[in-house]
Amino acid sequence: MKSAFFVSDLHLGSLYKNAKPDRNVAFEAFLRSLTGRASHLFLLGDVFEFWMEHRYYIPKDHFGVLSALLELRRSGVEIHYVCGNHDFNLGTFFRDQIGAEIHDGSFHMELQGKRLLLLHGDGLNPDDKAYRFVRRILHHPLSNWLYKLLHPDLGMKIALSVGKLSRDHNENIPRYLPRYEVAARELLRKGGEDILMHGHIHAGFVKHVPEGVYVNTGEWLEKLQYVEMTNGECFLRTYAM
Ligand SMILES: [Mn+2]
Repeated sequence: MKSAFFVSDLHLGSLYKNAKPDRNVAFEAFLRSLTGRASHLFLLGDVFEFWMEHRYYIPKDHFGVLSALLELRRSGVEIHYVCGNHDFNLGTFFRDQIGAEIHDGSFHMELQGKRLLLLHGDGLNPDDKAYRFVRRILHHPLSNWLYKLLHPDLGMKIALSVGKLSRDHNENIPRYLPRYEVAARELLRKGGEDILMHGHIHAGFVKHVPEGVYVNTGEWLEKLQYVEMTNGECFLRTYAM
């Protein structure tokens, strides 16, 4: 049986000081290694530090990764991409040019005899009211329209600088882990799925809880983590270059 692979929080393009410098190349190699052994690839958000599509342009820094995704799709692997809080504005490129299925929020999937609930995980922590406020502004069509008036190079520069500032906030996430687990288990209890998997918190774990299996895909900034699901079981793995 072929495996399903799950990865999130690569933050490609991030100016984060501790990010592995060759992680783009590693991700490309990882994607190419999936041909023939993967049935599905799930990108659970924050693949890019920032993604904004213009009518005629896409960011050239990600060309290698984008072409590897296209080849993978053309080889028959089903690709699902969930918007994160960094790549919240995915537009149509991944659907029309790559052939991925785009999900804005959580979605269900039946795989290897298991019912999965998949999401990025931002907004799972009910205490994060400031984040919800910022999210409402960023997701507003007017913000989108204003942003697109900027030259694409300038817009990207601003977005990456803002991302660098908010990196410290992400480093604080371990403090909130118990809140995420409570929310995740509540969702599992209500929905009755076997597995809930999300990204966002950069923690990386496969945890058996009374309600089912609670999985976090970790990160691809310093640790190059991903999850492989085979015969209905999830395993956290580290990519070795
Ligand atoms: Mn996130």
